[in-house]
Parts: sequence; structure tokens; C-alpha cells
Amino acid sequence: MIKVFALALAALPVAVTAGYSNISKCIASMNGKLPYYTPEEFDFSGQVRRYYIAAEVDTWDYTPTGWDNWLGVPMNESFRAQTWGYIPTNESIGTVYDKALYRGYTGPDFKTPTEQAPWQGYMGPTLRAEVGDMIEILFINKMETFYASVHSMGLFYTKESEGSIYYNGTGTTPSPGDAVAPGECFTYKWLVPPPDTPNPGYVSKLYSYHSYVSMYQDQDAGLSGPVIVYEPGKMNTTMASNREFIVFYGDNQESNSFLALHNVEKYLPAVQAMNESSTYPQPGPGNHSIWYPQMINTPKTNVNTDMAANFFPMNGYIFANNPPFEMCVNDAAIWYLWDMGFDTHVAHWHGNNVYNNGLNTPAVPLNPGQMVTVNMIALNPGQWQLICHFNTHLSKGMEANYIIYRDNCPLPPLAT
Ligand SMILES: [Cu+2]
Repeated sequence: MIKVFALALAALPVAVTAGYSNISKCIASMNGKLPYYTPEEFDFSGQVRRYYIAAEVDTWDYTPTGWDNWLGVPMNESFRAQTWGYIPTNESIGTVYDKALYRGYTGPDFKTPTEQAPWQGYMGPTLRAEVGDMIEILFINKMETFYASVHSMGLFYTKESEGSIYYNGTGTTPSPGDAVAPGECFTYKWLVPPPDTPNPGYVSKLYSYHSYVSMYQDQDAGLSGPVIVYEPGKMNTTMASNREFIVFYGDNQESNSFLALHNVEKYLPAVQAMNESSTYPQPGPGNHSIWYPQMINTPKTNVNTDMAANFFPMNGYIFANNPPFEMCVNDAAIWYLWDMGFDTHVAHWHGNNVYNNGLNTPAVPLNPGQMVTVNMIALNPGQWQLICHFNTHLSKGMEANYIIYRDNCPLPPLAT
């Protein structure tokens, strides 16, 4: 996996995705066997949760309604959209980009997508498990050029399933799961040991996963998803008796996505963006090594923020373009909040407060990489705002709507 590699950019490989030559080996690895090391306190429930996830390039629109629903005007009349470069021109992409996204499937043929709530947006599929369980993920990389991995934030994994490598090969044996090549697959195994149990007073807790080949570029391209952990035996009852919402406060610097040059070539054909140098650096004297997948996912390009803007979306939507989070009055709700990227966010709900570790609050601070689980009782009917209270982020799009129905609630009732 670690290679000394120098290569002319003109010869960047475009791998053929058809075939997945190792797929039967990856499927055979979904065998329910525990990894080579397990934590001492881990008492296996025998329950294996299996998921089928692909990394794929898909077109994404940050404003599918075409409106700045915060100001109540079409995008091209929104001064904020104009200010932040969200209006498409011959020299600026606008709000529609190709992104690298995790997509869930029902089985190893990767034919039928799993169902996902509309508000979930560009996040990957929600993985769920109870304390004591093992998660097995059959992951395939459907992208043509770039590498991807599935790195867990918070669950237990052995080095084999870490989904990231330490450059120059220090202290670890590289695993194919560190960077899955186009057209390849890997089976990750994660455990949910007792320390991952939900916080006192909660029955569930948010964790997450993301690609970690070149994290900065991988994050701006997409490739992020949620994990919810439940107390033993509590998954089904919790899901049936609560509205569960995951809100991903992220930022996307599209000029830094590994798809930035691809996006300019596709959406701005008149603009000549290109790679900054014609060759990758040559290894110097000494024990240099270049990790090839990271080099591919960190393409140095002349794409700038005029061509490809910076977005501050929630679940991939800006300016209240999200399909709303919906509840009936007096419902119990669990909000799972997640921040990734380069900035702090402050989740704030109008109309209803939340309970954060037992404290009633209208605002929950989040730092990059942090996941916070809070509760709400839907006391106050109406259509309400859920925003980031950081003013510049708000201006760049971080606002969404949630609805609490008072009469004739159209949602299936919760179990009591
Ligand atoms: Cu923010």
C-alpha cells in the first residue's frame, strides 16, 4: 500500500469499476467472526448488524427549491446568495455540484438503495447497533478515480478496520481498508463495547463515520454518515417511541473537494482550471515515501472560491431548503447533532428548548468532530426555525425548518 510513486498527471488512472474482482472475498469476510482483538469488557451479544455501503459520485443541489427560503425570494434575487457566490454564471458553478457520497444498499448486489428520510440529505445511511453488538460493513468504491475509506468515530475497531493510515508506514501494517481503490471493496468490523453506552439519562447516542484517505478533501467532497448506538434491547422501542432527527452541521469548501477540478470541467466548460503542476513531487534522498491514495485525493488544482463557493449547509441544504423535520404535538424527539469541518456551530431551535444532559437550553454548542445527543418534548406547535446561531454561518445558509403539527397530524403515531 505504501508506494514511492511519481507520476505524470496526464496519466491519472481512470479505473474501471465493473467487476469488483474481490467482492466474493469481501462478502465471505462478513462471517460474524469477531476481529483479532476485542476489548476485555466486551461481552458479545451475538447480534451482528450488517450494512452495505458504496461511495459514489452523485449530483447534489444545495438549494433544490431554487429559493432562498429565509428571505422568501428566488435564489437569483437573494443578496446573500449573490454575496457568497451561489448564483450560477459562466464563471461560477452556483449550487449544483458533483459530490462523493456514501449510499446504503439492502444487499451485497448493491442494486436496491436503502430507504432514507428525505431530511437526511447528503449524509450516508444511518447505521444502528446496540451495546454488545458487532457492525459489519461491506464497502465498495464505485468512484472512477478517487480512493475512499470508512473510518468510525467512537466505536471500537482494530487497526485493520481503522480506515486510515499513518503516513510513511510508521507503526502499523497497512490494510486494504485504509484506502479502498476504485472498483475495490473491504469489509470493516466495528464493535460497540460498554464504554460506548449512551450518556446517563439517555437510551441512545450519536457516533459517526467518514472517509479518511485525505480527510480535508474527502470531507469537502462529502463522504460522511451517522451511527446511532442504543442500550441493549432498546433499539426498536426507542425508534418506535421517539422522532429521531440527525442534523449534520458541516461546511463544504467546494474548491477544496477532490472533485473540484472535475466540477469546473463539467459545469464551467468555458473556464480553464487545471492542475497546478504537471507532475507529482519526486521523492528526494532518504527514506521518503508517498502514499499514493492520499496523493490522488489531494489534487492541487487552480480551482478558486469564485468558481466553486463555500457552503455552510445542514444535511447538505442551505437557506431552509431542507425537507422539514416533522413531529406531532407532545411527541418525544431525539436530536442527534454533529459537527464536521473547520468551524464551531451553535444549534438553536425556535419555539422549543431541548434537554442537554438534563439541562433545559435553547442552544447547543458543537465543535468539529463532536457529536451531541439531546432530547425535546414537542410542546409548542408550529413551523419553527432550527439554525446555527453563528451569524456568518447563518448568512451562508445554516437555517432549516422543523414542524410540530397541532391538529390532524399526518405522521404515524408514536408508540407510548
Ligand atoms: Cu455554524
